[in-house]
Amino acid sequence: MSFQFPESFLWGGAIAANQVEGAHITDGKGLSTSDVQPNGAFGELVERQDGDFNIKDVAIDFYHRYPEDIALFSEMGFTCLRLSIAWSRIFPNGNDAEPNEAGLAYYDKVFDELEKHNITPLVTLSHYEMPLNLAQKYQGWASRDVIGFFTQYAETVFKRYGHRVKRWLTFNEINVTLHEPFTGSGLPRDCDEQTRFQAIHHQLVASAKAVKLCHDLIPDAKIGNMILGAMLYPRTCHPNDMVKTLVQNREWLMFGDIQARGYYPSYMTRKFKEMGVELTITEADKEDLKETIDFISFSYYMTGCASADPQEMEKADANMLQMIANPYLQASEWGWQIDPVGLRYLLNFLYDRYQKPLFIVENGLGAKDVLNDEGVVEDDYRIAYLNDHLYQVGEAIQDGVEVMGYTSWGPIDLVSASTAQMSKRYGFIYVDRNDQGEGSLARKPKKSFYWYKDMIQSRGANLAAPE
Ligand code: BGP
Repeated sequence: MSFQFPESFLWGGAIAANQVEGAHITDGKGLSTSDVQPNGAFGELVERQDGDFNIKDVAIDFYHRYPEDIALFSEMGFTCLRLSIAWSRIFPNGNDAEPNEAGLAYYDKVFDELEKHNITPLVTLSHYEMPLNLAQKYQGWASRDVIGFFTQYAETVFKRYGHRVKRWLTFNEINVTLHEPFTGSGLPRDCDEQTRFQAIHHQLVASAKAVKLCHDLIPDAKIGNMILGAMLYPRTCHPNDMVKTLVQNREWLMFGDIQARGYYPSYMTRKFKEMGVELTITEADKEDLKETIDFISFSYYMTGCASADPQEMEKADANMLQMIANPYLQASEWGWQIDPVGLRYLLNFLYDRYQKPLFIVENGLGAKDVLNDEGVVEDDYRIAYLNDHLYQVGEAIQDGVEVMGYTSWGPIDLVSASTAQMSKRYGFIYVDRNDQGEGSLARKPKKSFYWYKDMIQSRGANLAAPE
């Protein structure tokens, strides 16, 4: 297209500590909730036995290989890397009086490396994990005490890295507790709605407190939220489907509404009443929530449909989000429906709703890559996916939406969050490791590596229009 993305647009990729670092108990790190899920995949706490295989214990060994990986990101022209800090590296038990210096020093080195390559870090405070001790001793976010432990952690890292890290996110996909309570909040899967929403409330207060701390301690920084952008369309244009879709979309919109506006939206009053949920919200909580985020960030992988017809609802996909399939869309090998135009729609929708800058901090295609005879992955399917999504981001910018940047998910192959597979690959860089943990861990650029590099260099000028 003739359009070019603005010079200031941040380009890069997004990773999470628990899916790349490995070194799960190295240098004083404590166990996190992510270390005790079944082989690291979504699910409930499983007691670890000596000798148990957990693919995340090594993951892709980013803990030791970050210089090589960051150099490859730099070769692609990244101006931004979204990464997370493992809370349990800094406070191994979550409630320790003092932080773990070795953990703090590790991220100093990672930020040094990024600085060397002029890559702006965008740091998530908590990406799908918390110190295990907090889940076991305090029932995770069900306890109000955890707000204090989290703010102590946030303050520690803001003070340590604030001079060089100017872009922050609070909780990854903060709405995930609706679907995966252990991953999101350290709660058992069968927790009741009262507990779940009280935990969510504590997390929202903690998020707002972190925003306040960031504003006070690093005045020139920007801090955003992060939501799983699970947008639903009405299955038909029947008015009942429209209303059902409105109600269902508000389940995830609630989080951004609170974080961007500073108070609970009025539609939640009815929802809580219907669920029989009575939250404890103190006057101090209400004050805390008033500190709002500077920008909205979200992940975008798929859209789905909602329907008021119970028979249609029965067809809802068994995946975590319970969406009805859209007959106009194709799905990935994992059943995630691919919808580039929906990204343009969502960007416009969120900008209309909040009038705040937006950042797409996750998007990408998980696929089973195959090495050709020369040992290279020719991932034209991934190139097509990214081309089509980025084209629509360009359209949204031309629609007038303020978009700060785009970090594709898993620029280097990493462990899947939902399935703990290595074979669900997202990367521009292939990592030699299989689901059983075999392989040399060697890195190798895929065809998409060179495509993304050209795309960044030309600021999207070579993106192909949809057919
Ligand atoms: C998001 C998570 C990421 C990431 C991604 C892809 O929900 O924030 O951590 O993993 O989804 O999901 P998966 O790894 O299950 O393919």
